[in-house]
Amino acid sequence: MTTRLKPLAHLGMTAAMGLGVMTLSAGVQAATEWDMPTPYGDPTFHTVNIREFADDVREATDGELDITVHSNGSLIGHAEIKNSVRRGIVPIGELIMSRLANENPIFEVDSVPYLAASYDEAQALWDASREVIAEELAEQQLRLLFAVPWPPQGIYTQEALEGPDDLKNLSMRAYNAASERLAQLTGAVPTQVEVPDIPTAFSTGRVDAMITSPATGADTKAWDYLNHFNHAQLWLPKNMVIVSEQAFSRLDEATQQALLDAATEAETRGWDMSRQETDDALAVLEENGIEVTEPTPELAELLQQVGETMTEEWVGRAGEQGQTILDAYENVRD
Ligand code: PCA
Repeated sequence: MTTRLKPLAHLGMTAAMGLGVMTLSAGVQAATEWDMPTPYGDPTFHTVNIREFADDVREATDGELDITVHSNGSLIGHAEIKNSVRRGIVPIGELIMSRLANENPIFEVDSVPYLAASYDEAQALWDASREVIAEELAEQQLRLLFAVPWPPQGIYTQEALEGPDDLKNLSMRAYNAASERLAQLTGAVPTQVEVPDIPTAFSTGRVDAMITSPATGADTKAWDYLNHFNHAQLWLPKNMVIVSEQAFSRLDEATQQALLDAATEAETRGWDMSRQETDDALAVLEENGIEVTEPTPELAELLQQVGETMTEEWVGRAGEQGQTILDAYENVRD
């Protein structure tokens, strides 16, 4: 975090000259500059959304809070973003919520297969889980600003997926514990690969299939390595933007409010962008020769079974907090 001196716009030249050095230094304001890392690249709608968020904040605060987005893991790698915000290395950052599953299973409630597999269900699950998740982050002096889902997750392969055995022994790119577990339970061999490393992972033969969204498939030009996308709509994982409570508390009240207002807007806009992105990215995949299909009944059965197993496993791990979320989710859905 750095600060930069910005002359007050209303302080005219003559006034400034007449007032002399002392008053001139009192008549400058420190604008706050924040660096904001994200693991995802520039074409990703999430990155477009957070850049718009930064623009909104800049505009609403008349440049007093100036957020610079660093995309593609260029400033800080995905694995380090949360702790970097926590330790005050950067004041704000974006990451996928389910990456924190090893800290607490409630962070991966959005990655349980078929628990919430449409936008409406994902919204209901978010309404049901937001408070518990925000509280958990608050214990680490982290403030949750907003969260936006990726389009529904599916499976990219070189050969068409027909039956339950077709995933066996494939080297499957995964990005969180749930995608890893799903790969295992379908007989594939999971390997964690961050989005910026996807093209290399395929070109070097490290992986030959992947679990992700139409969006990430389109952003990483999946057609260079893969031929099929199975639009299985397993879950809609969310990215979240977190700010360190300490950095937040250093802002004046009006700036804090401007940040919170821009966050509310970014969340609404992001959900709309995500829905639109699902359709747009599926069309881009098809235009580039990827065959988009839905699971065959045999594959659907396997994925449903895997979903049941993973739901049981999650409920077992997530304990009371998990049950609170599930109860609230049932209520919102009714
Ligand atoms: N894209 C990110 C997370 C989920 C998604 O759709 C990824 O593949 O890592």
